[in-house]
Amino acid sequence: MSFIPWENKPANEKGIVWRYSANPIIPRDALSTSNSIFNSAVVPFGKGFAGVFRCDDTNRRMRLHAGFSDDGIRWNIEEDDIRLVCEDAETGEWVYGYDPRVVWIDDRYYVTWCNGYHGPTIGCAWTTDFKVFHQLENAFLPFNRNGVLFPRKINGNFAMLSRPSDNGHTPFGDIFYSESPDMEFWGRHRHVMSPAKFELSAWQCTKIGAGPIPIETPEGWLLLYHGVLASCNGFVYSFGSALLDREQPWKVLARSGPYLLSPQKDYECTGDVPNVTFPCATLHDPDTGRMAIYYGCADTVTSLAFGYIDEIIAFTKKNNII
Ligand code: BMA
Repeated sequence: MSFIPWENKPANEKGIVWRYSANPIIPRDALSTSNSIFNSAVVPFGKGFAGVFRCDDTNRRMRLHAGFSDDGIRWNIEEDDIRLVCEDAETGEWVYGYDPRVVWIDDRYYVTWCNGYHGPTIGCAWTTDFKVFHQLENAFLPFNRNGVLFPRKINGNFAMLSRPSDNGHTPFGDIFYSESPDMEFWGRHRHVMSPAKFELSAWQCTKIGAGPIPIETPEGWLLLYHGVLASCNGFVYSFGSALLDREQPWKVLARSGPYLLSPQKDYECTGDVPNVTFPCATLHDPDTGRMAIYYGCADTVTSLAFGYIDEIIAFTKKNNII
């Protein structure tokens, strides 16, 4: 699509990606009952955009809400949370849901999220209108987080990145790749990436997880992913970039040592969980190479950053640590 949110790079900006000057774009209290709105996913929809938003309510229950926007910046998020339609009463029982991703594949939008089923695992659903969501089987056994689909089938199968975890705040985590012929049965699991060595790239030395839907480029899949440093003051979530092989995406072609963005602004450093920048979606325009990144800040609000795909690829290759 040729219209995405955009703001030119400020003259004094040193980074490869830069923040929107009016961040955050979604305040924590955009809903009458929201404690926080963050780690959320958006896609082109109709003449504008739609999304699935992580809204924690004032019971601190983690819920998913649909939302719509004409410009990708000002969002109308539905007051009522998404009620998934599920044929199986057992897997369809809602426990909690968070950190959604959304992607168009073939003929419909698929949503993946961290779904409560005896601990966190990867929930899956599809929709065509962001009104009715049809829940599918959970992709994996618990415990797993950060399930991110590729935007097309690979080797004839649906393909997903995920991050096996524990039932708590997981002090470890590698990214894996899996395939499915039908979005129900998942296999062909392959290892993609481990955390980096502390002395090489400390922002990603504790755990890593796939972020937005990967973008296909002639040089490979461009993957943004978050990485975690365990500091004396708790976890710090930054994000960087990697290039994955187009037909064998478990093969990493390059991976950035420096981060693209780390918590530095007040709205990233202060909130319910300080020092978190957590990207879950991008919009991009193939004609100009522009990319808009949607990321959660301090588990409280949602912000935008921008970059050029070519520059991020060049940065990834120049600073490759593999
Ligand atoms: C992760 C997830 C994210 C959250 C992050 C920082 O485990 O729960 O939703 O942003 O921790 O709290």
